[in-house]
Amino acid sequence: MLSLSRRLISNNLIRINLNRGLANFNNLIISDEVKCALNEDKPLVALESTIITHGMPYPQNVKCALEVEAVVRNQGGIPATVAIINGQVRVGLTEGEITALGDVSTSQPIKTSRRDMCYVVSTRRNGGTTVSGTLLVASKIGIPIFATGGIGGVHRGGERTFDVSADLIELGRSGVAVVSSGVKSILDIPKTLEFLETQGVFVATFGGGKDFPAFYSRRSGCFAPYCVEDVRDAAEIIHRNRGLDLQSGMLFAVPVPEKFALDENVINDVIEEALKDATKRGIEGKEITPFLLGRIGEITDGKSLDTNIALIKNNAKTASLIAVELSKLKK
Ligand code: PSU
Ligand code: MN
Repeated sequence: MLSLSRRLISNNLIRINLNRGLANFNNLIISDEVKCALNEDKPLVALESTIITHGMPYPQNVKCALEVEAVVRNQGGIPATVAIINGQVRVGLTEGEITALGDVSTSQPIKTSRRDMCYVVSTRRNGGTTVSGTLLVASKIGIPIFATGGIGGVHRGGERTFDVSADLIELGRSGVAVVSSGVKSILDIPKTLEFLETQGVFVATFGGGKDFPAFYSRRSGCFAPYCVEDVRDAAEIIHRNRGLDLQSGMLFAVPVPEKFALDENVINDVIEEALKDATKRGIEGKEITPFLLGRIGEITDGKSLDTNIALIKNNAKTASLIAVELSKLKK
């Protein structure tokens, strides 16, 4: 009886949250499946779409996005891919919509973080939401977990250029847990960790010792403040973060599976080369991350893309297992 009334209360809370989100967020369309899952406390996993539109070449991007959704489902989760389609913010896409969005020469998508959202909506364009764009939508409608490959960070030379990804600020103000493979060493990892601390983001490595992972490789030489080894412990931390009403985010950094990890020294040389190319061509701002990802893919002859796909799938699996545990805690 008690658990039934608790469940009703928590369902009501989500409904209120959902209604408020809908009232305050014009142009937001949530798929029926995701709406049901929200109301029934099912294990939803938010997924971003810049990875599809600007993180990988077509058609591998579409294949990867669909496989990632399948991974979530295989673990008992429900995928909630976020994107903007014809100016409408969408949560939960069909296979056809993912395929159409990923064909970028036709869909002409805009890489959409918080600052871009009003423009993409007002011009009825298509948008791939970054970690920051996806976080803000997930947080508004109450999806507590989000899986991706790598988050943005403080760029090398950030103290001069002020190039600090909006992902870090958004993590500081959305009570959503992001599961990623740390940050790429195209960024300044120690400064990124400092910045996350300032923003009040809980950071832990997940299942791989204290060394914070560097995306393509399992170690960065920087230590995360915490280490979590078990999906149940991760779920408990997310649950408590909510219970404390902190409204700030969490980052669980999962190293890329050993089999797909690239040698640190090799990949760091590749990154140096790609960074030099970017400087030579005067690439900056929001173009820099997509440019570097593409260039690293070219230099490694596609190897970095295989690693990228493997780590995203592994993160989606981990996030789903945590989401399943979390939904048990909420009941
Ligand atoms: N890292 C990747 N692939 C990506 C991105 C990061 O391996 O596609 C994307 C994510 O969407 C992230 C964004 O939120 O790049 C960060 O961009 P910027 O550095 O411009 O903030
Ligand atoms: Mn930037």
